[in-house]
Amino acid sequence: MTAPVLYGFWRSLATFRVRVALNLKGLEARETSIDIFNGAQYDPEFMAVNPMSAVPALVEEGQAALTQSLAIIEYLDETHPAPPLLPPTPRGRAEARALALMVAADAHPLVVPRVRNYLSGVLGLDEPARNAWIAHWSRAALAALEQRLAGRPGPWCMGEQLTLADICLATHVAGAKLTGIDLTDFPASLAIAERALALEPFARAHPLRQAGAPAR
Ligand SMILES: N[C@@H](CCC(=O)N[C@@H](CS)C(=O)NCC(=O)O)C(=O)O
Repeated sequence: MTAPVLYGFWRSLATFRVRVALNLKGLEARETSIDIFNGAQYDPEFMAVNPMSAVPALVEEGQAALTQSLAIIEYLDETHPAPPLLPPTPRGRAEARALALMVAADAHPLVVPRVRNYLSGVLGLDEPARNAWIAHWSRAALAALEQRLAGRPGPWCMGEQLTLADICLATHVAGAKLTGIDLTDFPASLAIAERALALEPFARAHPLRQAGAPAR
């Protein structure tokens, strides 16, 4: 079977999440870049793939596109169970999903290009104000995660098993670092994220390792 197409963008944290899951499971995908910094998400051809004008989207041969990084990751987890990315118990799964959603549902949507563009283009925020917005919401999620994670035995959010929660935490921390956000107030979150980002499946998926990323 042909490898699926992953519509993504080097800097996209939601795509980063899916790349990590693919790598952890040893799955291939052919990534097609949609330049969301230059409006390619609004090309009619891509909007036919995802009417939300956002990446990632995963297209398997002969199938409609799957969108929403967490839905894609759970689909991959169900179709390719090893290694599992959710805990074995209902309670554990609810906790892991809650941590993941703190990033993917509560924080990340507030800092994506469509929101940043609205803040500057429609509401007239200048760059320092817009950056303050981004830092505020990124740090708000980290403060809540820190409260949840401090004192846990580790090495991962949910203990011995690396889960969806670690994927969301680590990609959020990597994004915050790229934005220059100070993370010293969040030592427990940072420790887990750095542990994860040092793993090859995370490192290979990092935005700065993707085609189109600026040379370091
Ligand atoms: N909840 C979605 C978020 C998708 C999303 O907003 N992706 C960003 C990149 S990380 C995007 O494509 N943004 C385009 C825009 O904001 O115009 C997911 O987790 O997949």
